[in-house]
Amino acid sequence: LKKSAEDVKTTKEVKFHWFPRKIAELDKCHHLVTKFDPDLDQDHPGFTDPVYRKRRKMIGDIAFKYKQGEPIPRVEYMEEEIETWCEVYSTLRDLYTTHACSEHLEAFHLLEKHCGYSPDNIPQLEDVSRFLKERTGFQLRPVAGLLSARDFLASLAFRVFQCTQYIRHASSPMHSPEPDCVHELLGHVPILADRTFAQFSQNIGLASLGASDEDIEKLSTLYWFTVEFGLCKQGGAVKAYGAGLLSSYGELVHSLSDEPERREFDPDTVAVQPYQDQTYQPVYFVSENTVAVQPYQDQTYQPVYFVSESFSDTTEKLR
Ligand code: HBI
Ligand code: FE
Repeated sequence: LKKSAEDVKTTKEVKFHWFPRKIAELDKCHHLVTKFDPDLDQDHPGFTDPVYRKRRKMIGDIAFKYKQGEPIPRVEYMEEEIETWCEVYSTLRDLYTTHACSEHLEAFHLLEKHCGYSPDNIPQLEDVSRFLKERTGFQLRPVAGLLSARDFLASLAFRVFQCTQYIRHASSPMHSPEPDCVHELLGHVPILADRTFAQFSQNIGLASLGASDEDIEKLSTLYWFTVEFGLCKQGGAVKAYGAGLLSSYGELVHSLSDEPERREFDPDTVAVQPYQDQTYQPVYFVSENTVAVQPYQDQTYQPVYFVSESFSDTTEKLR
């Protein structure tokens, strides 16, 4: 991301932002944002449901007690929770065939085969974390809700994805104002099993370490229009790779319909594009799929190589 003149001018006064130097220090990256909290937000569908709020507290406690490196405790989900999962899962799964990018489809198939992904089972974070670790080195750690952007991005630098374990309220299966396990497991996890995407995610995280508040804001915006709401071209068609799209039936259909504006992806433009989190996006950015869809083979020497400017090229392009 381009540095503004402002950043340069104030270098001396910029205060030092602590950041984790090793993976164990992610235990300190736990600052929650109270926006959308069912205990505080009157518009949350669980606000008037004490049973739901108690359940959330119970599952949240797992995250509060968790220390890096421990196995993630399993949750025995209740019948009502599994019904919510089943409804979203079945609806979205049918849409993926036509709307999801190939990387998502491929990983989703593997997750159904090896990780307990099915309409009547909510997969356990520990199982999914092991699967991802083997595929791309990404691992999950439980988190109790929406994290500060700084803490969330810092964990990506260590290939750690902070993952909620509770599920949305049963009264609104197709929508959640905050991240929940449907969003994480159906939206984020499949694409994190792709190597190129895993590297991209880590690069955003690396760029965020110790960054100024302004740059965190830019990286969050970039994250929003790619990891959450990104579209890409594949085989002449536009497909979704963003987790916010792949975990929302309504917005997935909307994003590929005639309604929204679709613009070509450019990191410098995207990083300062205003966005809102209350309803569907009016604009999406479409990436050209190049390296990510390049066929490769592992039987002999590669017929094609991609040349980066330097080792840290991708990260540099984000600064
Ligand atoms: N916290 N738990 C959680 N999950 C997210 O996906 C998430 C977050 N905090 C911030 C965030 N995503 C992004 O919107 C960016 O601000 C990084
Ligand atoms: Fe998300």
